[in-house]
Formats: sequence, structure tokens, C-alpha cells
Amino acid sequence: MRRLASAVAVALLLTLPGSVLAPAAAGQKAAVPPAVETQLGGRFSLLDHDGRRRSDGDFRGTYQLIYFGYTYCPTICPTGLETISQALDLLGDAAERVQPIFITIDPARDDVTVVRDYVRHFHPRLLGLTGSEAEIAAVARAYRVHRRKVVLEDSPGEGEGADDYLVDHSSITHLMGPDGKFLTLFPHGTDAQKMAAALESYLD
Ligand SMILES: [Cu+2]
Repeated sequence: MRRLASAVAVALLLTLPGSVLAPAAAGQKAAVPPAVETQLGGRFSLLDHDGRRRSDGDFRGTYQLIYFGYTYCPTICPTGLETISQALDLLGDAAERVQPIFITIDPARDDVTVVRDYVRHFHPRLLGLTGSEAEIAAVARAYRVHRRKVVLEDSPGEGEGADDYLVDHSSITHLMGPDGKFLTLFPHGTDAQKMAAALESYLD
């Protein structure tokens, strides 16, 4: 029964947005039952922040810390990416075995250049990925990342404001192993020390 209960909790965690509108995922446990592990992640083909096409296979042999978000995000994504950056710095040299990756869920605005300028703010090794709407939809689906466009109603003027929207989204950091398989996830609000300690246990 306990396993069933935690599977349900994880299913909820993955569908609930830990987002600008409803930061619901904070404080949840990162433990994930095996049944869920096998369902998370998968193949992708995206453009990196230098415009090169990258696929999941390019990261074999290295751990990947993957965060889905968007550059216009007011606070949630900056917090999540800051945490990842701090955790990597805490790891020291061992961090070289971890590739931090930011995947935009807002490809309409986050093109290669926008993503490149964004990732620079956080960590020199943070790799930004974007792609077509179809490519992003596919990778978000594979990682069970919720995203929903929210148009701001107070934007002035008719016809304006097509770009004036937020994207309600899951704020979860996925850890994938050197074989590309899902290892664990870190909910929004995980502190950097905790993330670094968890990473260390996987790297040993
Ligand atoms: Cu965000």
C-alpha cells in the first residue's frame, strides 16, 4: 500500500504545476518508485544555444540535470536554475560528470539567441536547448512536464500583447544517468546543499 501511495503522490507531483501561479510541488519527497522511473525521459532532438543539433544520445556517459522552463519566467525558473548552479559549485570537480541542461517550454519566444543570453546568467556549463513547437511538445511529454500558456488580461491595447503571456509549468529538476535513464527528480524548493548531497550519492 505504501508503494501505491507514493506512486500516486509522484503522479500528482508530475501533473501539478509547481509554477508561477501555483507553486504546489515544494516540499515533496524526491523518492520515486520504479514503475514511474521507467516512464520518464526519452529521446529528443533539439538545438543547443549555439544552434547545433543535439540529441539525448550526445549525453551518454555523463549525468544530466535537466530543467524545463522559459526565459521570461519571472521567478520560478531563475530560482530553479540558481539552485542547480549552486549545487554544481558545491560538488566541486565532481560536477564535471554532470551536464546541466535547460530546455525551454516556450520555443515561440525562446530561440537560440534568447536561450544563449539566458543560460549565461546562471552557470558557464549550463546548456540551453530549444526547438520547434513539435520538438518541444514531444520532449515535454516524454518528461511529463506540464505547460500551459496564460495570456495576461491587463495588457493594454487591442492587437498588442501577443507576446504578453506567462507559461504555467512544472518546476522539477530531473536527474538522468549516464545511460540516459531516469534516476530521480528534485521538486521546486529543494535547496542546493540537499541537491548536491543527492548528486554526490549518485556519483559515488
Ligand atoms: Cu519558470
